Amino acid sequence: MPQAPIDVYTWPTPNGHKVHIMLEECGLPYNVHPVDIGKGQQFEPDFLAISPNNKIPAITDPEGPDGKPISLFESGAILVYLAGKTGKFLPEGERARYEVLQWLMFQMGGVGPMLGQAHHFRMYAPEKIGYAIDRYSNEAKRLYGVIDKRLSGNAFIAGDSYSIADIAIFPWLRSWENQGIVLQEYPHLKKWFDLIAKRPAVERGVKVLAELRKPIRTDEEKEMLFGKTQYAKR
Ligand SMILES: N[C@@H](CCC(=O)N[C@@H](CS)C(=O)NCC(=O)O)C(=O)O
Repeated sequence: MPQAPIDVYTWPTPNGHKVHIMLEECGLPYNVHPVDIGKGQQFEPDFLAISPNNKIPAITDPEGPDGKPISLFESGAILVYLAGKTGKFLPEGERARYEVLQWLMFQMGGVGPMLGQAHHFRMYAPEKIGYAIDRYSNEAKRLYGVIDKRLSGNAFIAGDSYSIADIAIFPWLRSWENQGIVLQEYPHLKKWFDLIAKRPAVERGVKVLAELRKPIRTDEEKEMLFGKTQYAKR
């Protein structure tokens, strides 16, 4: 029986792109449901019911592991789930599997949050706070250095094979300029980046909802994402 489409609640940001790329790489059918985070759609009760942390991405798979529907939030958990469902991009062998998972956690706990803060303080903060800009720009450079070193001896982040660790990290590095990075200073990373960017599934994944992608500009958008709306008790 053909696989029922997976419902993806998402927006064209790095965390959304991870899931779009994975779905494309796995050849899974999916329906895209845009959640405009600048308009506050992440706070709507239907979305919060599946993503209680009010962040994209989230998915609902009508055919979960037990044949019943399953909903998931947190992009790392979604990547692990889709890898388990399809048997792709997360090796079965224990040693190789933990290698991938450690680099996935490195992305979730380090690359995403730190590059996100670098972007925020450089591009969006209402005042230019030198200390915060330096701290997160330096941390961004350090993380790019870690990845560059790793890729100096490995074709992919977790070793010889393309995995969900590559899929998780790649979308975050696409905004390198806004993170205060000069990509050419990380030659091994750049070679890997250019290779990943050319994968047909990656090209398709980053195009999902691309027409809706725009910089956060208006006061209303900033309020939704960084102001009182964000911190209201729900
Ligand atoms: N750790 C989460 C982070 C998700 C996240 O930060 N999503 C952002 C867009 S990239 C979001 O939905 N922001 C809306 C908000 O904070 O209200 C994941 O990896 O899924």
